[in-house]
Amino acid sequence: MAILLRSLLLLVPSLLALGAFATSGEVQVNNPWVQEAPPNAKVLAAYLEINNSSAKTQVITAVSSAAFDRVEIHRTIVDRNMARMELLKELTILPYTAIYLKPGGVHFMLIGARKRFQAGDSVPISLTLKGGSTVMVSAKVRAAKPEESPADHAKHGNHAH
Ligand SMILES: [Cu+2]
Repeated sequence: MAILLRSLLLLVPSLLALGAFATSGEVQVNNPWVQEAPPNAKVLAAYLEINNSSAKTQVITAVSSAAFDRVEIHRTIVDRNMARMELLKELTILPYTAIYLKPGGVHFMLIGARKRFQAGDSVPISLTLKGGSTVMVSAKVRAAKPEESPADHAKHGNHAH
């Protein structure tokens, strides 16, 4: 209960700071987007840039979305020409650096869609930082280009952790 209360209190300033960019003060998210998937797909991939403008290392310990059952942090790795995805427990962003989640690399796996998402829709995503603060992100769904990131989609149907 104490932990919940603390994260709620920390949530207030980050909500107030919501503007053109999602920010916790120390962490800013730019260009969040979700790749459109076939109509019956229950799993989508989200990509974004996360910038740490503080002098201290920031760690994203959890990701969630009100529109999905759960969100995992994944990294696509190619092993002997086979793409597979590895589950990451957290994402570390060194001081004054940015990390880029993009097709073929690290991504957020949105699992268990509660509705159908089409190009133009927005997906709410919430990042929890070590220490309890939260960054709220609104990611735009973009139409998938067939030549883009075959690796990210090839294995979504049958990977398990
Ligand atoms: Cu994945």
